[in-house]
Amino acid sequence: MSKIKLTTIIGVTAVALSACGSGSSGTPVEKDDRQTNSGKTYPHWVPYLTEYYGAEGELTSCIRGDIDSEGYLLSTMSSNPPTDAEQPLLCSDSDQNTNFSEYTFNNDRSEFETNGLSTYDPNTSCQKVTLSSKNMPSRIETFTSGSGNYSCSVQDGFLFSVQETMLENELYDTLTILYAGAGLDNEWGTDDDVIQARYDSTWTSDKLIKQTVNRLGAGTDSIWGTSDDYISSVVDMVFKEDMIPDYSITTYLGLDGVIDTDDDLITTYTVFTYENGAIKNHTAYGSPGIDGNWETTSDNYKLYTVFY
Ligand SMILES: [Ca+2]
Ligand SMILES: [Ca+2]
Ligand SMILES: [Ca+2]
Repeated sequence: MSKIKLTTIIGVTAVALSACGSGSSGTPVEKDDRQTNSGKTYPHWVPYLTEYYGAEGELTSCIRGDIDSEGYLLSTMSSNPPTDAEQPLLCSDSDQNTNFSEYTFNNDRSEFETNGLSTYDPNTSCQKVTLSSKNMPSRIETFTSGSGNYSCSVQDGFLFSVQETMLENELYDTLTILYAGAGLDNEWGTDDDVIQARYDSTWTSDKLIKQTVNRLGAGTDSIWGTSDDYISSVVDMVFKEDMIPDYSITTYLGLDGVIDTDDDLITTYTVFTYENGAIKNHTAYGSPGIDGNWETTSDNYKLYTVFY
């Protein structure tokens, strides 16, 4: 995205946010002491509640997080679309189709494992996550339980994918590669591992804007990270200050697959709202609504909202 284009978007959004003022969409959420994000961990992945919406604005699924007094996740419970369409989705333990994950950290909090238990998925997943000294995930191993098994543990599961992230100063992601297979040698961590996706991020020197290029294919040269890669989207993330997010814009590059051409199309607009200096929620929108204006969010198609 060119500087001019980005500047325009920043200007427009600044107006939109000031027009919104302190008012924000989203339902007030009651929290108890154990469910308040302390802010000690990177806010993006310690949500108290995530709600996903369908085309009619109806709630389609949700994830609830339980966080300890130090701000670390104890567990998450996701409620998924019910099999029985007559069953209401209540975002409670009594929902028909749920996945429960328990989080276990090691002593110095440098890694954690999840244990998964699903009420409906006979091939559920769990993870082992390695964190940087600033609590950013640097390596995520995802395991599956194997078919016919509704519970997953790292010890008994099958390694399914490995995601590795390079961080600058332990905090700013610059390159993430997702490996989806061990390759012909059947051994993870060797040269023939199968890459599924690659995310290249560049930061401005003040660390207030991050642009991420999402690559889903190596292109005709079969080499990842070159100019013929298939780029699915580009995300521009704008921060208020160091790692305090403001908003982000996801752009589809159109049929030409090239950044910054006429057929570029904004697909997602995400706005963060704050209360008393802390993130209150963020909402992702998937269309500008009938008025064709992304800034007027009341008519926009809402994809999900994350509460902190
Ligand atoms: Ca291999
Ligand atoms: Ca390539
Ligand atoms: Ca609108």
